Amino acid sequence: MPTNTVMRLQRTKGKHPSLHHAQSEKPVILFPAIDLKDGACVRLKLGDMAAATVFNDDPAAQALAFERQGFRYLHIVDLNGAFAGRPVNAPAVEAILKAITMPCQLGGGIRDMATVEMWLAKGIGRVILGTVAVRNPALVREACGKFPGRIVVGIDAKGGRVATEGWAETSELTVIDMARRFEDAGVAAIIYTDIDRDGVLAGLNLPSTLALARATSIPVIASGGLASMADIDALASPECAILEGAISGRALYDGRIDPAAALARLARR
Ligand code: AMZ
Repeated sequence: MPTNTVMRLQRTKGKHPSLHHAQSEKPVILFPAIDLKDGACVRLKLGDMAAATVFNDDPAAQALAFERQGFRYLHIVDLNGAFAGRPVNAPAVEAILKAITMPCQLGGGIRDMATVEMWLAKGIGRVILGTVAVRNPALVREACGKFPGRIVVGIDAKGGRVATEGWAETSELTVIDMARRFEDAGVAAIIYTDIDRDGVLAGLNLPSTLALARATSIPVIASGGLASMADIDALASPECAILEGAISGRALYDGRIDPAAALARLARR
C-alpha cells in the first residue's frame, strides 16, 4: 500500500477538548464491514457465531462491490481468527487485497508482532488489536513505535467493560481506562464497539461513543448498531465531528442504508 493511503487515514486530534473542532472539516468516514466466517462474508448477532447470516460467499466480490459503491476504506474482521487467537481466514483476506485498491483495516486474531508485520507487509493499511491490547499493552506500544499510524485498538464493550477472545470473555477493564492506557502510545484510532447492539440494528450508541471520544485524544470510530439514515444524519451533526468514522455492517447488506445517499449525506455535513 502506498504510504499516502495510510496517511490519509490518519487524523490529528488535539489533546484539549476545544481542539477537537480541528477535525470538523473532515467528513466522518463510513467504513463498510466484511466479517469473515469460514471463508464467507457474514454478519453475526451480538457476536454469536451460531447466529451468522451469510451475505456473500465471495468476500473479494463483496469488497469490490463496496469499492464501486464509492466507499473509501474497508473494515475487515476475521471472526474465526478472533476466537482462535490467530489468522484463520487469511486466504479470503488476501483475495480481498488483490481485488480492490482502497485501504483496509483488519482485526481478529492478530496477537503478536509477527502477525502485525505479516499483514502490514501484505498490504493491510492498519491492523486492529483487541484481545492483545488488554493482555499485553506493551506490544501495542511497541507496534505503534515500529509502525506509526498503522495500529488501531479495538475496544469491544459489554456493559461498559472490555470483552476479549471473540467476546467470549469480559475483563474488569472499563472502556475509558482502556483508552487512557494508550493515550500517549501513538495509536492511530480506537474502534469502539457496543456489543449489545452489534448486528441487531438497534442504532449506534452515540452517547457512550462521544463520551469516549471526549475522554481521549485518540480518534474514535463508532461501531455496533448502525441501522438507518437516522444514524447517518446523527453522524453528520456537528457534535459527531470529533469522530473519525463509523462502521456499517448489516444495514448495508440488507439495504436499510443506501450507500450513495449515506456517503453524500456525510460529505455535505
Ligand atoms: O463478533 C464477534 N464475536 C467478534 C468481533 N467482531 N469478536 C471479535 N471481533 C472483532 C473485534 C476486533 O475488530 O471487534 O475482532 C477484533 C479483535 O480481535 P482480537 O483477536 O484482537 O481480539
